[in-house]
Amino acid sequence: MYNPIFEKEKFKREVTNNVKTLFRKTVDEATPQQLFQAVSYAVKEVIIDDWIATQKAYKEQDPKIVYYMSMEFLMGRALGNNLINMTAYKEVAEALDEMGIDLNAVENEEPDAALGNGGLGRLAACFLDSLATLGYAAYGCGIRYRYGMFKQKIEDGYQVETPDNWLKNGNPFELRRPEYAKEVRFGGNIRVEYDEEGKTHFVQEHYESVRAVPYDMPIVGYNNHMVNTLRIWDAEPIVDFQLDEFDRGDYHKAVEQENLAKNIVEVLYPNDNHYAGKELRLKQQYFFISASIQQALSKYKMTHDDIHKLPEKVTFQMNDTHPTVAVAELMRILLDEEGLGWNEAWEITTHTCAYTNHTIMAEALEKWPIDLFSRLLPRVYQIIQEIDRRFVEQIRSQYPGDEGKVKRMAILMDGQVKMAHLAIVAGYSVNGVAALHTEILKKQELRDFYEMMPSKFNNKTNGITQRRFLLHGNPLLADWVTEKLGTKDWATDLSLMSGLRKWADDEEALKEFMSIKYKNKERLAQYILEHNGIEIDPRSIFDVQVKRLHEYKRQLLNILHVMYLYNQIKEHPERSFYPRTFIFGAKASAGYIRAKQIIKLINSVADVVNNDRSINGKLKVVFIEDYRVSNAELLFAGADVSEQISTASKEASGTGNMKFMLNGAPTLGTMDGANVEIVQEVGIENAFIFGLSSDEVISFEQHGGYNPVDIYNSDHEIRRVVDQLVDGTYGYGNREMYRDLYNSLLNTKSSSRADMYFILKDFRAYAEAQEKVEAAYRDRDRWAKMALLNTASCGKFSSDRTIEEYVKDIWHLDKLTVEV
Ligand code: 26W
Repeated sequence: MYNPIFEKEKFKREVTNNVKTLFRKTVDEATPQQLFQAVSYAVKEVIIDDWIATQKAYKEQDPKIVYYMSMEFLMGRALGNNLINMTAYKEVAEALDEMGIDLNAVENEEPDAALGNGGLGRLAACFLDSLATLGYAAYGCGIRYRYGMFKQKIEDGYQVETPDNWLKNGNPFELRRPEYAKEVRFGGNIRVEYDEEGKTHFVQEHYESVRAVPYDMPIVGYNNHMVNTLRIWDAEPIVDFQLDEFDRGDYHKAVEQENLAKNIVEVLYPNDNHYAGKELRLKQQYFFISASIQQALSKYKMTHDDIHKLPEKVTFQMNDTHPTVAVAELMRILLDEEGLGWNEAWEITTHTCAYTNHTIMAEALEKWPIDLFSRLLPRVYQIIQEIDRRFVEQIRSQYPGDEGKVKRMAILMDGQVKMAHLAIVAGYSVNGVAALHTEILKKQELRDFYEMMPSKFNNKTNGITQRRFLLHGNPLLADWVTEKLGTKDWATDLSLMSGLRKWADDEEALKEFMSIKYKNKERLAQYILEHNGIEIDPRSIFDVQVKRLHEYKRQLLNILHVMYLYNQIKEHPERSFYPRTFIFGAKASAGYIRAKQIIKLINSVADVVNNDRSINGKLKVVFIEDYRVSNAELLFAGADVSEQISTASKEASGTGNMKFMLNGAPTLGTMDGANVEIVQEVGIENAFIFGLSSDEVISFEQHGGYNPVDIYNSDHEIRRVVDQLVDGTYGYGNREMYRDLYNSLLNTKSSSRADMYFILKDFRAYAEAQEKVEAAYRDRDRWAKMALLNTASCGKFSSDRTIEEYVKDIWHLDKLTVEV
């Protein structure tokens, strides 16, 4: 344990005392939730000193600060992770054990902080962990949603969403900081005024406003005393709702302000990769951006007097286009409040803001209707008009006569504000999140921009934190790795994992490795028994696909293949078949009907297959309810096979793929996103790669798709599976239940193209790859070696590596040291 103030007896007294002062109880009387609270406050007590020391270091060393602006931070649970990073997990477990308290049970009382949807939000959380661990000054800036990602219940096979009231018992780790509150204004109109010197002033009138109040969450670095801050904003009414307001006849206004404040931070939008154009979402965006930028500038101005040098000390990284209004808000403050001229303000802004693209899915692009945008943010809109006017002028001078370019590249076009264009024009860096993704951006999606400003474009392949996903999530494997490498330094230098390669032919080591996997499979099976009531056999192959539900991720391909296997087993009971357990976990956006049908289908297939005694338990299907960060840790640790089967070109990177690899599960996947780089690292012989390449997919798309009916007609096994969607096999006799899915595969009328995601096209290749999985698994030694080599080859995929690349190429931060 590194922290001298973290003494066992003192800690135990602290817990006992917390139980007493918080709940008027003794440890024996306390409920598990109360114990979680008491333990967390005791841990926070220790964190606070390092947090203060880190702030002091900020002041004394005056480092450049990155503000990671994100609508989403998918943090998961804090307690266990904080203990891991304080290198105090085992000691605390021991201390609690002496008090008769089980740390694991205490951890399970903590609700996940699910302020995010999926990959983009979880990436933000991993980045914060790495920034603190590597000693960089950073703030995460976001929204303190009252309700996070919805909780998923499965009722009668259907997804049912219930609210995620994650704050209902309070959040022991957060700090409310009312002294840093900021005002954020919406709507009204802009009056132009001229002062004596003839200078123009823009005055916003008749606006509504809210008070943004920050809550700080500690981000504990690993073993370095550094504690950074995730600053999430709550909204409060500016005017307190008081009775004298009522007397003055302002009752209405007071209610309105109260409602505006309440609504803004009420709930996380559960859309992943689908832009819905909701006014409230734009309000959320401007709300947290305005507050964060105001705060960053006031912090800067406390110790610096030349605003022109802002880019030397501050950088705003925009996590996708969601925070892009930052560009215009920064301009507004520089112009209207700092009194700078346009060129000076633009110079500063374009050296401070940088943009990361996380998706090429067209339906995810944020394009706000101009009337909505200008009504809500009148001054910000004026500024965007001027940015656009100047940019269009630049296009015309660089490409005279090419009005096509203007149409394709302008920020304001067809009555819309195109946020990606604004981000690229104003950002000093534009990056993709995996090598293939960045290439596709450059060659396809953002080609015009790349041509005009090639030097802005760069790649930063995503990564994940090994602290949460190995050290915390898989303690058995973590200990084994430490023993085999003879050091625990891999916790901060994942490249050391390559040292495990020398054990890849060592029979004893392979046996140990596989026995750890087996124990983790037992742990997962126990979770599934408790939560799903389904018994699964840890000796079967655990084939896992966990991620958001989206057509492009092709959970449908996976379940159709399960239906195909089931047909095979029924038809050829004599053939040997290695027992398999297919595990799914996925939330579908509430309004995404087809995604929800896929969930229902998975559960229907599970029902039929799991209850068919005649197949002797050879095949099991499990749908994990409420997939989230905390149960993800168990799933990665217990997986044999990692399903990464997106239609090539569609998955920007993927990060789940890396978490499986770290935990020794080979990838079954397409050459998409970061899978490409995973294969590069581990060798194609240690993965199961199949299907169309991204070039092939793109080429089909450019030629209007392909004809799935040919496949349906010529391959009777595929036809049979597709027909089973509408013959009642899985519809409990109801033939209409999955008609839409059937149509999506075959019928051009159901969507713009039949089988848009090339499911039937890739089906045979996928089935063959699955056969190879089975054959490989039968050969225990070969499998063990493959699995171990995956763990040994994951070094590149640490978010520490990713962050160092951002620092070197984009942010140019200084390293801090924190003295205690
Ligand atoms: C406007 C609605 C909306 C909401 C979220 C549009 C788009 C998003 C995100 C960009 C979706 C997302 O999470 N993208 C994922 O980002 C990960 C981190 O870079 C990648 O690993 C995933 O491939 C990508 O799908």
